[in-house]
Amino acid sequence: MTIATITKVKTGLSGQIKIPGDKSISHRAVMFGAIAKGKTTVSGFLPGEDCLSTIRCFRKLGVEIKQDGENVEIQGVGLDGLKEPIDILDVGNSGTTTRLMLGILAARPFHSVIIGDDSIAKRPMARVTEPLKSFGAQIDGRGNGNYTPLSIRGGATKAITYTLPVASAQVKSALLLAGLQSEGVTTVTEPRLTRDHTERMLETFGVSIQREGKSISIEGGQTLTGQHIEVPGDISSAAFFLVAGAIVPESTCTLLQVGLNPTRAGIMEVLEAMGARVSIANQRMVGSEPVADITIETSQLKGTVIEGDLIPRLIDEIPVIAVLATQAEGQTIIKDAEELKVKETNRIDTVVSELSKLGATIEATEDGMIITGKSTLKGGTVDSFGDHRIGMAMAVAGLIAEQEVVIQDSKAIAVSYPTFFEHIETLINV
Ligand code: SPQ
Repeated sequence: MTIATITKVKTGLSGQIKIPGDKSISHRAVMFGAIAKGKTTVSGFLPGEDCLSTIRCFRKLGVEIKQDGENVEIQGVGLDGLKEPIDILDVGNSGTTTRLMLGILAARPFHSVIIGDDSIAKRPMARVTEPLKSFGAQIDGRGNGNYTPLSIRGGATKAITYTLPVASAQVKSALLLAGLQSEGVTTVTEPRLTRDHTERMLETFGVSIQREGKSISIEGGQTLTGQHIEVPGDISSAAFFLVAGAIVPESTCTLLQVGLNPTRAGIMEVLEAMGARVSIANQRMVGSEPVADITIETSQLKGTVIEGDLIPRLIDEIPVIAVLATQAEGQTIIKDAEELKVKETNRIDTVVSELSKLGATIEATEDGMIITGKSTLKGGTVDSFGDHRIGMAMAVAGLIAEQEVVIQDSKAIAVSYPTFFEHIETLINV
């Protein structure tokens, strides 16, 4: 097992780092490039384990993909050009690969099998496989198609109209990708707005989409054409340094080219509500996504309430927001976040158990957690439980803890942020 040890920072964090490519957008760039006609080039790609799993899966579907660090070249074969894989498709730890690929495979006239790691085997897939069956796809798997391994035999699918029971960009995206290949117009309605990278990128690839409030419609039979995609920095990765900069005394850090898509940027509103000293410069567009450089300084923080429509806009940032809340005066209450229970780990349980070990005052609730600050974190041994975001949240806690923080299974961090520890070093040593 890989172990990382983090010690308290004595002189503050300073300097600037370029945040690595957005994981959600990197996955989509590879997938949409693969199903487009002609060549797609991607720059700023995130070479994290999850996105590499997506590349491996699409190679097995007959697509030629060259990847060299942050640059990827995909020889798109069009939807009809995907081939029946002779081997199983291994998604590793990636829920995004699993669910979006299911949407593509549901309408392909061949058989395929998806497996993943132990964490993927516990994540619910019926939320995607059930509506995909309504399109006409045959899908089976453990627990009546709820868990991997999943076996898919796609075919002539027909459009559906569907209201999502949970706010999930992965489910929405899977259904739009199946709709793209189905006869008629598919309409999906989400209970709360979730990240819209799929919609933005499909449009970039030449697909016409209608959005009306929380509903999105797509007509089947449209063709994607190869593009150049520049991937912005991942705000979910930047979040670790936004929090570190706010809580480590005497810090000023600038994070370059961070994606600020409004459906992802909920953490900026939380930082503001908690009184953080944060500023934004160089706002611009990278492809169809807004980006900016963000500067964060050590801040006096106060507790806040995080709930409702804000939750899907910061769902992956909650583990590190909990660390932030330990350094805020008063209570921070996180509600409406049941979805945390079905991520790489049950993130309500893992955040509460691991931060408690470090001395935080934190309790789990049915749909979130309550953190009472300001508390002094002591050191200790914590576990990522194979969840990259838990591992990184604990590392940020380690930057202010009195004694060292030992993180077990730190290797998981490479799923979304392979250069995480290098970036900590950069900001400590400037
Ligand atoms: O890909 P995976 O494993 O599901 O990754 C996570 C993460 O923390 O990186 C969730 F565990 O992000 C999801 C996110 O929570 C990525 C994602 C996307 O790219 O569409 C959407 C969200 O999941 P969901 O289930 O709410 O759609």
